[in-house]
Amino acid sequence: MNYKNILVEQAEGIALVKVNRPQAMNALNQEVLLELFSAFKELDQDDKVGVVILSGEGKAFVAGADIKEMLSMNAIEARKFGETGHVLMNFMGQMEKPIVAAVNGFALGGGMELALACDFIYAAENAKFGQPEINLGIIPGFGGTQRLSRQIGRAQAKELIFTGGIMSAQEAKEIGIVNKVFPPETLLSEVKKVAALIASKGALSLRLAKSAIDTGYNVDLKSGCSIERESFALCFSHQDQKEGMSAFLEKRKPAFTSK
Ligand code: CO8
Repeated sequence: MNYKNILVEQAEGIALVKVNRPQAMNALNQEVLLELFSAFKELDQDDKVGVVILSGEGKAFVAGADIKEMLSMNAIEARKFGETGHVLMNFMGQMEKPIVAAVNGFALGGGMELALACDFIYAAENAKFGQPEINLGIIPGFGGTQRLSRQIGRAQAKELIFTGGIMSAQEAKEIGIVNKVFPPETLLSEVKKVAALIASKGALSLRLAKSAIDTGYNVDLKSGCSIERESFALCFSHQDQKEGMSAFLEKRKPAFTSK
């Protein structure tokens, strides 16, 4: 499919999606949200894709929701805009394929929320993170008040959201938002390396691990362990389990076949 605001490329089991509005720091308007949703739905159904990478073109990852578009919105329109973001970002959490954020620059407001909706984040040393909505007289509206506090705890989330401050990639790593930080010139190759490693695993076990972690995160421990047990058992319904264990015992690399 042809998109106006995003770039999508695919090679060797890895799809790279880039938000491409560099003239507006890749700000998310309604159209970008819908294009991302459409691309992710398509990639999630594509057997040739094992892992999706999300990044930004130019010097921003995404500098937030589009302030120009939001300026004249009324409450009903703002609610609809927020819902479009929620539908997209909830879908990312439910995608069968892992999705990794390669944060190449500013990840502010809706941009940080978009990165947090990915399974994990690698960032460039010069990337900047923050929830500056408070400076605009609003609050985060694409899941930031929810995902951020689940990720780093309520006190850290409140400090970031109440102050509207901006932090470095290193600071974001220290509080658990970012997994790894790389020089800008190697960020994408490092993310592609980890994506290739993940894509070499069995698609079914990846899918079950992701859903067990994410579904279990929002329930009590006993219910979470029950979800894990059922997911674990389901692994034994596919040849991948026999293949993985046989390969170990035969001292060779496994060749997983689940889609
Ligand atoms: N929206 C629209 N345009 C933007 C945005 C944005 N978020 N960010 C940057 N731009 C535009 C600028 O207006 C400018 O356009 P122009 O050339 O036409 O003047 C162009 O991008 C380049 O930006 P700058 O000249 O400002 O570039 P700098 O390098 O000087 O600064 C910054 C880069 C620091 C990223 C700066 O642009 C900035 O602070 N941007 C805004 C960051 C921000 O406040 N983000 C939060 C937005 S609110 C939000 O995300 C809410 C999410 C939930 C919404 C839910 C709705 C219900």
